[in-house]
Amino acid sequence: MFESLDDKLSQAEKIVFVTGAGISQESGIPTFRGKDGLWRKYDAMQLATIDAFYENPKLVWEWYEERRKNILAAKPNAGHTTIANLEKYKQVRVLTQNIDGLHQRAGSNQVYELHGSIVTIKCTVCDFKEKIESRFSELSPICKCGHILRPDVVWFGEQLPQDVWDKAIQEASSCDVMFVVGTSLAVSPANLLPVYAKQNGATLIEVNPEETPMSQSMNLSIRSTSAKALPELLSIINK
Ligand code: BJW
Ligand code: ZN
Repeated sequence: MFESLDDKLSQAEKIVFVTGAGISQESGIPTFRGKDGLWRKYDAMQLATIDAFYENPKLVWEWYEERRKNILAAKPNAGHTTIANLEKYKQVRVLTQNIDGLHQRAGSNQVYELHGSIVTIKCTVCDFKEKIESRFSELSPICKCGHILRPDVVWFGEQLPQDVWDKAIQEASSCDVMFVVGTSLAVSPANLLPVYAKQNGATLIEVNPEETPMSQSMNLSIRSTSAKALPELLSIINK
């Protein structure tokens, strides 16, 4: 699968992975835009914007609570564990759009969560932020300051956390190889990360059963799933 880039992979010092919902699909977590995708079933504008949240916080909270339950019951798959194991051989950074924490649970140490995390909540007004330890007895939860708490995720029209985004650009611009795994690259600004890598001469490899808007710019496109394709990477690097 990766033979044509054997040398590039062996010689690479830093490998960056840009990941999306597709990498967790084989852990049983639905994607957004695929045939069983969440946005086929639900209206993004009623669940993933701040206006929708203020309009009907209980509905949005119920959706996130249901997803949190499923995500906590899921396990990292061979795609996640390969990326974590690669840290034994290379500098590895993970720039993920996923909020599921599966990269960290697989053992990856340098994960940047571009769209936040489903296990964290924050206040809509004050600086309060906390990990959720258990289920809420009542939805929607209220902060000590009296205002409503929300999931610590990035909705449409919201800025990505500035420190995370700055770091992501820095890592994308300084890697030798970038893997773009399981993302449709439909959402900005995360879809610019491969552009930063390309501009700085990195080798780009895509792992996705479907074409993406950047397929033509890739050095290699692997039309397979991540849990099937990624484990082969270790055998090449480990040779
Ligand atoms: C496999 C596989 C397997 C399957 N193995 N692969 C007009 C109005 C307002 C805003 C905008 C606008 N036009 C553009 C914008 C900007 C907007 C945007 O990009 N919108 C586009 C959709 C048009 N972006 C934003 O608003 C962002 N903020 C921003 O830009 O701030 C500046 C700004 C402010 C104000 C105005 C304008 C700009 C924020 C984006 C936040 C995205 N949030 C979500 C939900 C929150 C988190 C959550 O609940 O989970 O994040 S949306 C959803 O999409 C989620 C994902 O992280 C994100 C990306 O999706 P991803 O990961 O690529 O998944 P899919 O499903 O799309 O693709 C899966 C892929 O996997 C497919 O290709 C499959 O083939 C593949 N696959 N199985 C490997 N086994
Ligand atoms: Zn508060």
